[in-house]
Amino acid sequence: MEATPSSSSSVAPLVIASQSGAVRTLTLNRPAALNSFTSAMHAQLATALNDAANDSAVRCVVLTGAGRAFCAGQDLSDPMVAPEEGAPPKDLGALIDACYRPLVLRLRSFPVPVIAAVNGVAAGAGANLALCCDVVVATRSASFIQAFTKIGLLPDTAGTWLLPRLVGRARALGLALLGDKLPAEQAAQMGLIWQCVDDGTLPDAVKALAERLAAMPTRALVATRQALDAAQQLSLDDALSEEACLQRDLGHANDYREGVAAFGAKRAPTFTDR
Ligand code: T3D
Repeated sequence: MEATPSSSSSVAPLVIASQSGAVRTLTLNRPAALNSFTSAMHAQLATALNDAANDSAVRCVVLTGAGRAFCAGQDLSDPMVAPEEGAPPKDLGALIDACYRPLVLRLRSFPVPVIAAVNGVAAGAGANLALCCDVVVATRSASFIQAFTKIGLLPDTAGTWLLPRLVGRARALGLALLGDKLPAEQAAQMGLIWQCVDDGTLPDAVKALAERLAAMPTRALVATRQALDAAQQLSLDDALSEEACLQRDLGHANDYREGVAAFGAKRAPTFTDR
């Protein structure tokens, strides 16, 4: 497996990209600060995601963290956000618009499936970054913390949109108001994430899942995400229309022909569309 920094800087690879088969792994790499986000890490992640999206050899992306954490959200010591005595308040809305909003929108419209491999604590924007991904797999020792209210903020990085949709209003409010540490096992039980696995088995579990998704019909997977997200806002009638529209497109694609041909021939399909 080849591993390269996603930026040309040899000094500070804040996101490390590596490729195995059709799977691109992006590792947030500020372990001493629990992979919390600085502007520079945002920029490197955006570049790494663009590179993966534009590479036709990539059919699944895995997002994970270096060291003992997945991501502790915004770096609270970053001068862009840290309150300073005597200085005007920082514009947190501007940071969200510049960095977190594009990241969320990118992930929710990404051209291949994205797995969050949550290797440790995921707090604040780090928790919601994971929840933005298509499939979330976490180690048993990992946890999810809506840490925002502890510092006088509200859940961002799509937290207000995601939480009630994933777990309902009562649990969303409990998690968001209290900001308690939610162990991965409980997160899986309440449907916040897909799966909790034993520590040490995460790399193999995620590899198998990523390879499986990479071999599937990518456009159908992406259209499925698109339809599920769109249906949240639609009437039944409009959701049926959306399904028909997306299904029409998929019916014109090579993967549909290949899937049906393989089924008829009782052989495994080889999907190639992206
Ligand atoms: O405000 C805005 O910018 C708007 C955008 C907001 C988006 C957000 O994400 S707001 C939420 C920000 N995140 C947090 O509030 C979480 C802060 N971190 C923690 O609560 C704890 O670190 C954890 C619960 C995640 C883990 O606790 P623990 O005890 O395992 O580790 P630790 O000792 O607290 O942290 C280890 C190191 O990482 C430590 O540095 P040190 O003392 O060893 O030099 C700590 O300062 C650093 N670190 C952890 N999280 C952050 C951080 N440094 C900067 N920013 C962080 N978010």
